[in-house]
Amino acid sequence: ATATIGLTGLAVMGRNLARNIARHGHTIAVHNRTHARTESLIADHGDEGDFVATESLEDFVAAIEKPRVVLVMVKAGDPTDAVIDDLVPLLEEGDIVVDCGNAHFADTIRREKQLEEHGLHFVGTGVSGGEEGALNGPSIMVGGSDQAYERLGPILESIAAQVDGEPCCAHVGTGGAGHFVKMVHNGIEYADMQLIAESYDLLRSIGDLEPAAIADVFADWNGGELESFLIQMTADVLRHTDAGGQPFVDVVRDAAEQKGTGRWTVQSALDLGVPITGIAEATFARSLSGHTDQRAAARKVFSTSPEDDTVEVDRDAFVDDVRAALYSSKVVAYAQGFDQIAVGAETHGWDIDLGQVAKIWRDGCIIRARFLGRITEAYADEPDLTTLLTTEFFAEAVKEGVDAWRHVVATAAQGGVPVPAFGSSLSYFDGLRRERLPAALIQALRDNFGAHTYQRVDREGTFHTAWAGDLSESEQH
Ligand code: NBP
Repeated sequence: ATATIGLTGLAVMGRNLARNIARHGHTIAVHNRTHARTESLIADHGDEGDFVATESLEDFVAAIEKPRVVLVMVKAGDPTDAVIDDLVPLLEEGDIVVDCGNAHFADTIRREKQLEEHGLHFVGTGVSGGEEGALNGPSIMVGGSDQAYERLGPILESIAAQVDGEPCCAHVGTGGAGHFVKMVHNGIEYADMQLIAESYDLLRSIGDLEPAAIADVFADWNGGELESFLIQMTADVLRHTDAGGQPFVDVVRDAAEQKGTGRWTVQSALDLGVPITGIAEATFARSLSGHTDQRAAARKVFSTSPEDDTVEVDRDAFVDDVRAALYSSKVVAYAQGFDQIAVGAETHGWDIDLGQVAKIWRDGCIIRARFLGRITEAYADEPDLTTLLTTEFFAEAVKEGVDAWRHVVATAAQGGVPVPAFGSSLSYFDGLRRERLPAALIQALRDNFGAHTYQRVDREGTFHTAWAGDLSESEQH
């Protein structure tokens, strides 16, 4: 055996990850179900490092030094189980199987138990950054045993993106922790993109700006606190025109697709009871965009002339207000995502360092942003933070921007521009800061129709009112 690590699954992601590993001086055994992919990797990039090309899974496993580290980078779901089933009989006690695909964390928990029975380590690893990140330095979220990380960590840390000499790779916890954190990362990515899309829509529909001018606005925003990969990319995309000279954004069909990680994030949040309204609205907004029949029917019945939807704004001031609204909504979306990780960690018994999570998202991944450094600082100051929203830096920014945020949401409503993520984030903020919530009325109604009981503000205990009888109140024991 000559390879320090092996990788099976050489489609876009696996191929680039293998090249990244080889370029960092690690000898890597490579394998793919269809051998042609392996041959093509060696033919095109074999000179970038030490690859050991193998055709059979037996030869692949035999080529890796013990305890073996086998990275699996195949399609998530059944293909991952199929590969694991083929690998297990070939491996030996202490070997480490690392699933780098986008697995659901519950599958990872199941697979870890399954492999434990064979004396094998199973490591669920979230890899973010797409193809480009896989090649040049992704953000890597590792979930698994300490023993496995000791062997695997140094290799992954060497190939990850680096910020100030620190790798964007960490051992975030055991079992499904890595894939859970990656799932919430993707959920936040949904919210980030939806907020950007709403900002664009407002600047275009109400600010009356053309895509190229909006590109300039985003480029300008990228010079401040909003600086991030997605904001810069938005400027680039909005500036792009197709071969016919039309703004590219105008020739793309307006139905957003999804692969499912946003949906998983929302499903998990519902199970955990964490209100991640920004991510949920972003996921539903994509669904709505795809309901073309309903959209056509509604347009027929409800469309108005453009003049009817016109609201007058001072354009420069409005652009600035949208920036403030975007920033505040973004703070809310991230605060919600970090809440979900905190509650998920508590529920599943993972010891996740939230500041470290923000740190490894600073580069390599799709949501990389300047802003994340502030989140790391906030958790460093106060590890058991109740909510990011109230930490000094973010609270100041939100307080300063709250009037603009309200103005933007109100203007959008008047102008008939949908802003589900802006609007729900503002409602979340108001929900948290309100002295009394109408939840009191909901409790009263629940007690009325279902005798679900309630608590009082003025004394301890659980009570029920005889709504169908004499309206007397009794304490429940
Ligand atoms: P795909 O998700 O398209 O998977 C293709 C790979 O899976 C090929 O190597 C294919 O082998 C292999 N495979 C399949 Br399909 N069924 C198999 C089976 N039963 N046994 C063995 N191998 C099987 O590749 P990808 O886009 O490179 O993504 C890989 C993983 O990384 C996925 O889990 C994805 O969700 C995750 N991911 C992707 C991105 C991205 O930007 N694309 C980003 C982050 C994470 P074959 O060549 O023989 O068909």
